[in-house]
Amino acid sequence: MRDKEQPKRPNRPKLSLHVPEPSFRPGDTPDFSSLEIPDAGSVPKPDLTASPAETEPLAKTLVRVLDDDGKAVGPWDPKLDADTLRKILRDMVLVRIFDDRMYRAQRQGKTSFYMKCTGEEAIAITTAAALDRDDMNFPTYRQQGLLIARGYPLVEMMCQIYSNKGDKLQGRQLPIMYSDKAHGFFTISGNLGTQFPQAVGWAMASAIKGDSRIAVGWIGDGATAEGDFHAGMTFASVYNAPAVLCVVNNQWAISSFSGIAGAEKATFAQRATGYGIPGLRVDGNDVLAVYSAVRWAADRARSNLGATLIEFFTYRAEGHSTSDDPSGYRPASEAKAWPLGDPIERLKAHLIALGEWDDERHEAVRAECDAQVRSAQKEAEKLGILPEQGRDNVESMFDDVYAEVPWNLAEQRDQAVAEGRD
Ligand SMILES: Cc1ncc(C[n+]2csc(CCOP(=O)(O)OP(=O)(O)O)c2C)c(N)n1
Ligand SMILES: [Mg+2]
Repeated sequence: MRDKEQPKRPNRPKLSLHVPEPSFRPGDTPDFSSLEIPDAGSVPKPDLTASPAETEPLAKTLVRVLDDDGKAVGPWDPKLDADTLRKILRDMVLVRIFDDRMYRAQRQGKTSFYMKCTGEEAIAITTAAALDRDDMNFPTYRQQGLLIARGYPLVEMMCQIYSNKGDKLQGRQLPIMYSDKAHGFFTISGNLGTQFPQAVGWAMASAIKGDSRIAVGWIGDGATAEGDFHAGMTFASVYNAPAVLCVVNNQWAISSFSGIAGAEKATFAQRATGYGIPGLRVDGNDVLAVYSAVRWAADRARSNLGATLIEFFTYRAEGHSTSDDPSGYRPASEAKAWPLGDPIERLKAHLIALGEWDDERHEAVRAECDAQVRSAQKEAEKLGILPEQGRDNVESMFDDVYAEVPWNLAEQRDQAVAEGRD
């Protein structure tokens, strides 16, 4: 029918789609020389009361403070004291060592799953330093640095990873999906994107209660393609929610590169413009830039000036998780070629340039963190490792999920017990 009604249009081009492809695949030599990286200190810092439109240029560039010589330059320099910088450096070293040991624990069969944040340590740890202790985070699985920076016990994290007798969550959550209200760390959700509407909802509730605490939402580059990202942004904009909304653009979503989430067409920070929210794009491997940007956004939120979207530009230096093998989809040398460097090395160089650090002190901190992680691991393993956890108490699976167990689950529980399915 349609063919008969429609005139033939031989001159029109055949319609086609664009399917983004990453620049480099295994076997290629990665070359980031075409990446536009502004000089440190070259990006202006707007007034807190700047309109979202005035911040638009900041969504296309990169806020950077640390230059190639480890000097802090420009208007975004937060001028932190050396003790604060040393604490951030130590926390980053600790997270990296923690990640390495837990990764190894998974390979040794002590747990089923682990996720590292290697190369991205500066983002969560520095954000924790820039926020107030009682601000609330809605993190993804790559913000373990928030807990560590806020002094959460490593033993408790490990017990959760081992789902052992010390696991406060009683094995209800996948390993690494921590939860601790007292440390302002909302339960990690395996479902991507939930963090934005939840953070915005919490921030709105804080305002409705007349409280002064703000919320911080976290999402990955890949997860910005989820509807939840846009729902969160809409509510944040409409109600001026006191929230800081962070996109960690580590350029990969498992094996999908960021172009699949739209990065070829616009930066993730530029998404903010359409919502009338300021968007900042920040060098995520530069502790000073991260600190300053989070403080700027947090101060806006605290002053009832509304939410800010921050894109932290970084690179996922290792696999997505212990279940992933990135050599199948990207060159192994890509992390080394990444021009924004390693956040730990950059902060170390800065402290050395200030005359506040040296290689010996760095090595001493590394050894101290290593000992701290090993001793926590020993403690945690006394309470068991994952494969030792029996299934001898099958009915406990139904505890603490609902305030009152619904009839259908009660039926399943009774059936499982009766059948002795343990
Ligand atoms: C709604 C939903 N879709 C898909 C998945 C499967 N999944 C888990 S992690 C992941 C990649 C997420 O990438 P990104 O948002 O960039 O975060 P990153 O892992 O890089 O930190 C995917 C697709 C999921 N957990 N939830
Ligand atoms: Mg990602």
